Amino acid sequence: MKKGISLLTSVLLTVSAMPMTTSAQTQLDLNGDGLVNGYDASLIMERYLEIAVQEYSSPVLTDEIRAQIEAVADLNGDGDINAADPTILLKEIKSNNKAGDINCDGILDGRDASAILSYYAKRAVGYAYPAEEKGLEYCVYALGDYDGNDLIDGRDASEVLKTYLADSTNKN
Ligand SMILES: [Ca+2]
Ligand SMILES: [Ca+2]
Ligand SMILES: [Ca+2]
Repeated sequence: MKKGISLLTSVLLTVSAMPMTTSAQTQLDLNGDGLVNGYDASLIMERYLEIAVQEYSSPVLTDEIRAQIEAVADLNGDGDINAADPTILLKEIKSNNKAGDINCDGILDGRDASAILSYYAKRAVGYAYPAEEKGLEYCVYALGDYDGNDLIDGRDASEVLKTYLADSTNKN
């Protein structure tokens, strides 16, 4: 899905984010896993695709999630769910979480490192993410550049792992 990423990138460059309250953030946990991260942003994008492409029915959306998206996910307040909304959420995710904390649980650990590595490996072979896995792509896209060199690669994964190992050694 190269198209998905280029759409994401181009919108990301043109949309400015609005400040978001904590309760709004909690409502944006659309899949109810207790975390607001790229998986939730990908659900908004899936809903937008459903609206834009009439014959598309996303395998990751339920009517309950669709209703919640309608209620809380028009983040730029233009009255529509469109590509700008997940983009704004991704920006918020990026500014509210530490680089490298891919799943946004506040902890840097092996899961974050392996998510970056998996993203990097998949991108290298032009992997097309199915709807179920797009959240991972969004999560890493937002927070995967741990060393801040504008690239997401194996070095970010190993630096995250190093930080995690150093932290856990210090605690023991
Ligand atoms: Ca969530
Ligand atoms: Ca984490
Ligand atoms: Ca990097």
